[in-house]
Amino acid sequence: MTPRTTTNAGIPVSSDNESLTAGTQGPILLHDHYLIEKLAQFNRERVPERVVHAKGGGAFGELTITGDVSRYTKAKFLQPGKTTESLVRFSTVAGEQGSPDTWRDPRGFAMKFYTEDGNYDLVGNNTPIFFIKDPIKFPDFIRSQKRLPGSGLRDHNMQWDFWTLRPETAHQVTWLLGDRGIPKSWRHMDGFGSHTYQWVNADGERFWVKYHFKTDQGIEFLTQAEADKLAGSDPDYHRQDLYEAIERGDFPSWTMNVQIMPVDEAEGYRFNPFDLTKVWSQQDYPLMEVGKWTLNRNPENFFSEIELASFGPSNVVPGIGFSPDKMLLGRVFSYADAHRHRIGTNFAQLPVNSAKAATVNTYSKEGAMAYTFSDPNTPVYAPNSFGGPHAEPETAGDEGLWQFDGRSVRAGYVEHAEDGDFTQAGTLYREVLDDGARERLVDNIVGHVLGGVREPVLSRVFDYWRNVDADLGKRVEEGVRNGE
Ligand code: HDE
Repeated sequence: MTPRTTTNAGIPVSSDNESLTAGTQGPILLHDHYLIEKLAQFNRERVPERVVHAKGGGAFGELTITGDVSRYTKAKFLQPGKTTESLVRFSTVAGEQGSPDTWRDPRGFAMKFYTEDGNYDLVGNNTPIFFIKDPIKFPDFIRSQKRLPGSGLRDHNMQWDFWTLRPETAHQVTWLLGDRGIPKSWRHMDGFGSHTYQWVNADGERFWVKYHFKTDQGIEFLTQAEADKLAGSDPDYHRQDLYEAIERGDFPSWTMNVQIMPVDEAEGYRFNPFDLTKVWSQQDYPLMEVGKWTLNRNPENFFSEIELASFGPSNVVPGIGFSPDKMLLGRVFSYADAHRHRIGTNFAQLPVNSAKAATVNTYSKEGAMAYTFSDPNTPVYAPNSFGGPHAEPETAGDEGLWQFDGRSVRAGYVEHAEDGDFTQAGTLYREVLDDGARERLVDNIVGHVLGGVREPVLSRVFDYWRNVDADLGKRVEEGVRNGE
């Protein structure tokens, strides 16, 4: 016996097949409010897709702390033995909602931890770095990866025009056009916080930190040819892979590690540790194991739990703070702004975004679709004399503290001893990739450039890769010239 169909107001309805008319061939009657509700609701089923990271998928899981980092952070959910419920959303960056999962792109790796001190969001990617180092360039960068204003088509010449005019992109572009640019599945890729964050321990001591989530499934990738085929035959390949793995009880897991840098080592470090286009050498700052992160529950409803999920770098909990990384500070504004626009002012009240393990004592109130509200006796202002929530000024440093010269300037970062736009890209090519990976990198670059790059951009492409590594530059130019 199936349940009775109702209107949105719970009123039983008589038909989902016939509209209400005057006689069998007469006009539809205005008071067929159920027909109107169905058509009006249908017109309003979409919320704006994410302007980047539109295509994705996700799951729930938990983080269990197996190590001991209490020396470095007082964050309650990171204390030894703690287990915390978690949500993740994986995604591509440039493609729209209907685009193929297997396009070459960094992958979003957005994690939410429902901690007893509120939701902690670590919104990373599957690469430890990014293309740019100042948020003011982000709209420009993304638009160069998306579509031409006239034709509405994507354009490799536009992509390389931006990349070769902003050489700081070289490290991430080397990652992107290498094997990591198309993971075999979301289960077979690492996740990174990418930025440098600040950890604060119970004694108020501060450390710089970088997060690494190493896949326990092993790194595996798709070749360009395999990915192109799947883009046509199975555009939701990654989304389906994760969903079916969890359905069959094959729960993917990652080992959470961090790199820790004492705050007073930042200034003298050979790379600027806040420059998002740079990694910290793991020889200099080895990985320290923190815990095990496992995905073990699929969403019940994709739209309500994944499409409406909101992740924000501003969601940091006591013991974790920001850093001088300008990209991080730009993101701290942008994500909640995006959620207010895309989902609505009360986006944090949706079940998937709510602080499940903490009590919310906010002075925010009302606004569209307000669902939760405070005790009627709680004052709606602070300070007050009637037992309303109070803030604690002595915790001000919890969101990160650092020294800086206070004059306002528009300038790039101070370069450290071994900084430079191409240094780490060259190290990646020469010391991290093996011969096979170098071969595939050259083939991928050549194939991408032959996809429409022309002068004056083309000459800059050859210079760009020669600056990364002379051998690489030579192989790219030969490959393109032979392929023309
Ligand atoms: Fe994002 N980014 N981003 N981004 N980003 C968004 O927020 C932004 C950057 C990342 O599955 C948006 O809700 C700025 C780096 C992920 O819901 C938006 C800058 C990294 C996701 C936004 C960056 C990321 C987003 C679009 C330059 C890796 C998907 C919709 C300062 C460390 C999260 C939204 C999800 C989504 C802004 C650069 C990762 C527009 C301004 C670097 C994984 O707010």
